[in-house]
Order: sequence, then C-alpha cells, then structure tokens
Amino acid sequence: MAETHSEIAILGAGFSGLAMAIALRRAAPALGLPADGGGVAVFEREPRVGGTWAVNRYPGCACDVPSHLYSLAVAPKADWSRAYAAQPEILRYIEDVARQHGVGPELRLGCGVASARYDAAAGRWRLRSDHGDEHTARVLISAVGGLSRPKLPKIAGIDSFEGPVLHTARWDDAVALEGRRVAVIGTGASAIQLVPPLARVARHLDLYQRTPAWILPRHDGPIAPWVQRAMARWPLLRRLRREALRWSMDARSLAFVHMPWLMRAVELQALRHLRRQVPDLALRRALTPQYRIGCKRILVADDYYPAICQPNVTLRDGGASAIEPHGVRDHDGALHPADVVVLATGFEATKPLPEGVVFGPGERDLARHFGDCPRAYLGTAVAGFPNLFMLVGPNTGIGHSSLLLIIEAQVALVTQLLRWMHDDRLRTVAVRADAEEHYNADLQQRLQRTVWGSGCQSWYLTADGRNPTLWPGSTYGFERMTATLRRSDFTVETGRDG
Ligand code: NA7
Repeated sequence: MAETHSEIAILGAGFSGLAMAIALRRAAPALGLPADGGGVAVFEREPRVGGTWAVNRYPGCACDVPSHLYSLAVAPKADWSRAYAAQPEILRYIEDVARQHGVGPELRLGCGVASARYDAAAGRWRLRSDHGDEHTARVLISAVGGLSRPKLPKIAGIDSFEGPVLHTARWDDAVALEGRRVAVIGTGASAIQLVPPLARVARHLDLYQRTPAWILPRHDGPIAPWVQRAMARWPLLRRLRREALRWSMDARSLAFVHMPWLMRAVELQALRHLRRQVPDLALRRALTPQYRIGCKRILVADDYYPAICQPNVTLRDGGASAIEPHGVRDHDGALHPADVVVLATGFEATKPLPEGVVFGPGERDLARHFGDCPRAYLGTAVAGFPNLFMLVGPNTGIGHSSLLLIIEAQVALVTQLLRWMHDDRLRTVAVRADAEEHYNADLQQRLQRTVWGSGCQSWYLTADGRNPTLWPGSTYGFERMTATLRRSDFTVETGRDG
C-alpha cells in the first residue's frame, strides 16, 4: 500500500477543517510550509467538502443562525439571499470559499481515516485510510465536528420495518415521499425544518413527539437584491450588520449562563407564538413544553406549527413505543401504518469520535480516555495526546450564537501552537494535565448555574447530567480566552527532525 507524509493532517473538510486549511495557507511562510497547500493533507470521508452541510440534505434543511453571522470572517459574503440561509446556499458558499482560497491540492476527498496512531519513537501520527493506505503526519488536527454521528433510537422492532428508514443526516433522495404515509420520530431542530415540506407532499404524516420543544418565531425572508448590492458595495455595512447580530446574540449568553430566571420573558414570547399559530386547545397543550426555555436548544420556525395543524398531519404525543413491519405503535400501543420512517433523532453529540479511531502514546484510545464526558483544554488540546489538536472539541458548542466564531478562534489558537512548534523546532507539544484539570474545574463550576442544567434531558448533557458540549459564555469571551497562547500550560520536547 502507498505511504504518504505531510507535516499536518486534518480530519474532516467541513467548516472547521477548511477554516484550518485556509489559515495554514495564509500562515504558510511563518510555519515553514509551502504556499501551495503542500505539507497539509485534509482527509474527508465524503466525496465533497462541506461536512455537516454536505450530509444533511433533508428537505427544508437550513441554518438557525442568521446568514451574516453564519459565515467565516476570512470569507465574507455580501449576497446571502435569505436572512437564514438554506442548506444548498450554505454548501455552495463552503465550496466557493474552498475554491477562492485555493484549497484543493491538500484535499483527500472520499478518503476517511479508519485509525490514527501516535508513534512516540518517530514523533509521528500514523494514519490508515478506509482504503488501507498509510499516511504519516507530525501533527493531527481533528475537525470531525460535534454533530457528525447520527443517533439511532433504540425503539423495539425498528429493524423489522419493511419500508425505508431514513435518518435526517443520511438522507436518500431516491426514496419517494410524495403521496406516502410517513412517520417522523423526533421533534428537534431537524424535525421542525423537515415537517413543513414533508407535510406538503406526504399523503399522511404521523409526528412522534417525545418532548415538545420551545419554538420562537424565525422571521425568515429573502434579503432584497438592493440590500445585497449595498452590502457588496460598502463592506462596512455588512460588517456593521454582522457585529450587530453578534452583540445581540451574545448578550443572550448572560441569561443562559448567569440568570436563567430571565428566560421566563422568552418563554412568554414563545407561548404567544404558539397561541397565535395553534388554535386547537388540546393540540396547543400537547405542544407546550414543561421545562425552562433554553435548557434544550431553542428552536426557531414560522411554518412548523401551521404544518402540524394541517389535516394530513397527526401529532402522536408520547413518542413511538414500537415499530413493526408496516407501521409504528404510539405511546398507547395503537398501530399507525407507515410506508417510510424518518428518524429526526439527532446525533451522538457527547461522543463525536467513536472508539478505535484515535490512539495516543501507549495505544491509549482517545474515545475511551474521554469516557462518558469528554474534556480538553480550551476544547483544543488533550493531556497525554501530543501533537493532537481538536476543533469543535469538548465544551466549544454554542447554543445562542454562531459556532463559526468559536471555530475561527480555535483555528487562530492552533495556528499559534504550530508557529511555536516551527519557531522553536519543537518535536512535540502536549497540554499539561494540571492545566487541563484547572481549566475544566473552572468550566464545570461556571456550568453549574446555567439554564442547561435546569432539569431537562438534552443532547448537551451526559446521562448523569454533566455538560461536555457547551461553552458557558459569550463568543467574545471564548475569543479572549484563546487569544494568547499560555506556553506554560504545555510541555514540549525539543530536537525536531526534518
Ligand atoms: P435533536 O435536537 O437532538 O432532536 C432529536 C429529537 O429526537 C428530539 O425531539 C428527541 O426527543 C427525539 N428523540 C431522540 N430519541 C428518540 C426516541 N428514542 N424516541 C422518540 N424520540 C426521540 O436533533 P436534531 O437533529 O433535531 O438537531 C440537532 C442539532 O443539529 C440542532 O440543535 C442544531 O444545532 C443542528 P427528546 O427531546 O430527547 O425527548
């Protein structure tokens, strides 16, 4: 089998992997890398770039962060067509960004990494691709994203269903839904986007709800062409719009993190939205959440409630108790026929990396090391795993603003680490265990009073209620925290070869 080598290997070509590849190109001279992307290999399992935006292709898929904030600072876009961009426009944007920044030679598309093992004697990561090819790299950067592994529900009899079973993140366009009876399991962010377009084409849609979600109005709509032109002509306008969005969204972190009681005012707004859109009292009651708003991700939708009120849609409150070859049993045991089952059941958010993939020195499995509750230093470095950096690692998720702001802050931090390695000819860099410990003790302390711990079950939390996913603060706070590299928090080995 062929063996190749690069200074840096990146796992994943979604937003974070590409942002990293772009930063490496921009900093290439300072890092001793060729300017043409040489020295960097980006491994991506899918045949195209885009990450979560390439695989989530279900009807209605869109972002719930406003477009002008859901774009990279290094790749501004003036002509977003809608206040909240839909998946095809975001995917096009990602592809354009890669092209405009020349990211291409470093891409290994359709080439997943089956395993990455640290070879301490050689000071190299040894990667084996899904095709069995070997690759070595001095530094490994995981950019696999927090929501990349679909969560498949353990519903009795699910394997016995005779029709197609689709997960929202593994959509198959070949499965026809027009005129069919569709069962949708789950009522989270993906489901509320999927239900309206599905209800328009399905003969009947049964929606299995386990927990009603809090939903705010989305206020989506097209951005007028003259506004797009003005933003292109006067970049300051676009920047002002972005900053205004960022400030207003970040201000919410105060309520999420420090004053959960303030969320009551937001609950009233959501209840008003529900009252306006759902006239039927019994249905309204079934759709009224019983937990503090913000504890699970707050959803935004203008067309979800109206879709549920359509005559061909039935809300099956209480969830699905079993699946049989030709239908789904509701909470009360009644069987409802279905031709297709759609699982809108989310992701393995607290375990984004499976076991058996990344092994540090001494064959230590990173996923096992993480156990049920992953932790890292600034969500980026893990004690005991030299020359490994993570993007969108533990506690970097953000419920109230754009994850891309966090990603760019992490990319800047990793670039600083790489620059240090280059300048001081370092063989290895690893975060110190006590620095990681100290950082996480502080983090968990701050997480204690947040709305996420106010008593609901969500994908943010582990089964025992710990929070390994979210950053308890503002995007500005994360940026400040990661802006200056504290070298004393790391141990290094000098004497780099090559
Ligand atoms: P989410 O937000 O995790 O939602 C998953 C939904 O599926 C949620 O309503 C769950 O109910 C439901 N679910 C999960 N397992 C089951 C079983 N076994 N039976 C019935 N219902 C179930 O995932 P999404 O894909 O919607 O969104 C994920 C993120 O992607 C989103 O926040 C954005 O950041 C993008 P529960 O509430 O757990 O009772």
